[in-house]
Amino acid sequence: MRIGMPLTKFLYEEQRKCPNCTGNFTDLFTDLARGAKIISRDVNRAGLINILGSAEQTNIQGEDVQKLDLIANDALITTMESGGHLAGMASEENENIIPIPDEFPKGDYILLFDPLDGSSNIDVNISVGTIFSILKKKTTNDDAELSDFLQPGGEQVCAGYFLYGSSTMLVYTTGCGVHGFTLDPSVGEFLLSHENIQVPEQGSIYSLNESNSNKWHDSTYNFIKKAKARGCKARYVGSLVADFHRNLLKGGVFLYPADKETNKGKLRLLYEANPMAFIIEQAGGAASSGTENIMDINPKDLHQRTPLIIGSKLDVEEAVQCCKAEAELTS
Ligand code: P6P
Repeated sequence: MRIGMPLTKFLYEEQRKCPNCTGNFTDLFTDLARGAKIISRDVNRAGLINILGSAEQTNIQGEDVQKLDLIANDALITTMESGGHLAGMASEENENIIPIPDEFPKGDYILLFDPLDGSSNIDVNISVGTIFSILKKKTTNDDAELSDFLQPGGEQVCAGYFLYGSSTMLVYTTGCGVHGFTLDPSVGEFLLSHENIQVPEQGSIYSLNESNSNKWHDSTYNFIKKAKARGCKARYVGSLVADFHRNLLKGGVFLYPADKETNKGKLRLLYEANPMAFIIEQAGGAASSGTENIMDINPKDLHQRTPLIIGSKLDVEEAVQCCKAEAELTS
């Protein structure tokens, strides 16, 4: 039983299983966990140090930026840029890729992240999170190029999220299962609390924003009708990380589908859908846009959006079947 094992020890044990591991990933991941601890500290005391509310800025997504979005973004960039293992970064908050300053050594990894997902909930003390995706650089120069970021989700070497909730958790995968760690603030360590997480094959929870129902395609209506007929409950926090994490542990399906207004969906492919898709598939679940597996999508743009249906395998398959049935009717 490895429950309670510190993250650093867990990483070293995983590293020893990999014959040609250099230790670079372990070092990179340790830096990332430190960045999340800084964000957790600031999120947990936001109301006391006047960092709640809007930063009076709009980001590339056209969204109102919260003060904590910028604090979280700066914390990750500052923590990660000097570690020596990255060739570049990309963030939901930055329009272009973030180069590693020449004063720091560079490495072969690429990091993409949403620094504080769900931050509009922060002022009312609802869980928010950091989502991250790690790739290997494919180009040969020291500095990453845009093409290094535009890789399909199947190329990820690691994906995960930090959830700043009733406790701060880390959930991640490197393709060898999904593991959860809980931060013990008294010692400042992430300790193993959920080893080899497996999502129930079918759940009894559906998560989507029902205020959009006037824009839903028939396929969404039909799926929700089936879910209700099966006695499913609706649970929707409005923070992807919180909704995903609940469904991962209890079973269920999250949907932000294509609708009559846009077939692009709302969530971002590279640093929201792809990392969550890697995790859910490693946990035995599924992730689809409604027409294709999320991790098969070939990205065209750093901030491109995708429809997202993700969670328990049978739930996702049923929702995708509804999409296919509608496509056949309308083709
Ligand atoms: P809506 C938060 O802004 C976010 O990006 C995700 O965390 C969340 O799942 C979704 O948007 C909520 O969107 O339109 O329901 O408020």
